[in-house]
Amino acid sequence: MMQSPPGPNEIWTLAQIGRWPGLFRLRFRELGFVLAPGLTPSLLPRLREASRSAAEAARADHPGKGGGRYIVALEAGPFADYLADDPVQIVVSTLFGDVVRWNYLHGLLGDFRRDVDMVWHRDGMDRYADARGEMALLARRQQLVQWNCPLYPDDDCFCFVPGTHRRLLTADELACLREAPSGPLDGEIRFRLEVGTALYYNPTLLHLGRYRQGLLRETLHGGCESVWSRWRPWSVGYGKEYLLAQGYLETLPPRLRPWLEQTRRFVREVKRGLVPRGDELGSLAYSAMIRGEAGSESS
Ligand SMILES: O=C(O)CCC(=O)C(=O)O
Ligand SMILES: [Fe+2]
Repeated sequence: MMQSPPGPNEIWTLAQIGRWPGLFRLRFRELGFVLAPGLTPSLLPRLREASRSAAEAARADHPGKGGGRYIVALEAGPFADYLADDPVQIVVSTLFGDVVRWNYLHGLLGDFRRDVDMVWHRDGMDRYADARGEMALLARRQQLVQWNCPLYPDDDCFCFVPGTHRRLLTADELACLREAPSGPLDGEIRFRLEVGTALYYNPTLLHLGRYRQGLLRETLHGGCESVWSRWRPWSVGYGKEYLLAQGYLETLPPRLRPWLEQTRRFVREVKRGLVPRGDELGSLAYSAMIRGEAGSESS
């Protein structure tokens, strides 16, 4: 049955990841994404319940908004059990070994009243990046993973161009983006994710969300990175002081503690001012750059 590994657009099983870990890593490095198990089905009812109440709280804060997200402050419970469970643990440790920092867990929400397209961007793109700045940024952002793991069927919002996490945008691509920042791009792909399957990707890939009216979306959106990564996102360490509370780690699943030890270390570095600000700049800055509003030299 397990005669050959899955193709690039096929879903890995955990057994296949165990059998071909080198190929799994290679695909992630070369293409910037892999499809793999996202969660153990027995966790789903508790996760949906936890997500529902987080989503309600977020919607109460931003009434009338069809999309948005909630941010999980990690404590013992379904979200921690999810991060400690086999799918996320096996995928992330196969990619980066066991010295990993947990960066965040969000819920991406959609209850869209109309179609909305984001603009193309790389997360964390520096506002003033020119071609050299872009190259330097890419070099630093190869050791991180972000994922989308839907709690409801048919999430096909996330679109991306495989391989763009390790190359400059072409003149053609930049021209397209200037013309129509949300327009179709050569090589763009998307997957329709079923519950239980996640897309694990490098958020440096050129990507955007395309949101369709009527789609119910509650999608877990997590991020981790190798501690050897040269990417030091200040914002990841900000607002997580709760991780430093005495006895905090002991309340969480043992399997998750090594990752959170690294997060704590990072939070302390941010508190001490050892992490420069700037790395947190994200999609908005990049879209401004594409529209030529931010002193870009990349044209
Ligand atoms: O909704 C998505 O899947 C993508 C969101 C995104 O790219 C972002 O918020 O930076
Ligand atoms: Fe993004």
